[in-house]
Amino acid sequence: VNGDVGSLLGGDHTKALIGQLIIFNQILGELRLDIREQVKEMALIRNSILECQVCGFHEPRSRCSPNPCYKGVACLESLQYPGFTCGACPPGTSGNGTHCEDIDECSLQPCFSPEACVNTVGGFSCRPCPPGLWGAPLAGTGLDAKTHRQECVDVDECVE
Ligand SMILES: [Ca+2]
Repeated sequence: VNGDVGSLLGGDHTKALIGQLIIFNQILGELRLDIREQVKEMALIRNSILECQVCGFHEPRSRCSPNPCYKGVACLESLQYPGFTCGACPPGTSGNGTHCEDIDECSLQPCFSPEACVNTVGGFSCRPCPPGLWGAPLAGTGLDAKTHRQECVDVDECVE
């Protein structure tokens, strides 16, 4: 009799155990889904943080805004101090890109006479040749003054 009761109890226990295992399995399945969702969310958060760090690091270090270079000179962000590099000075000026000064081309004497030279910001021009002499008008920028010189020649009107 005892044995029968024992097996009966055992059967109930097994049923109960199986029932609990099924519930446990369901919970495990739900947990697995939850974890999968969590992993996705973590990846999203990680990406957001990375993007945030990128913009966060760039914003205060954006040394090119406002442009610290001379007017019209390109600014490039740099990892080295001071955090930017400037392009070359505009034609007709010289300097380090932050400070550019007009080149006085007249010091190179590109014109027929020193008085004929007019220095301008970023360039120079020559006044017309003196009376009786002929030559093309000349104007230029920076180093043009070295290679281009104003020629004023005496045209012998008697020949023509
Ligand atoms: Ca000049």
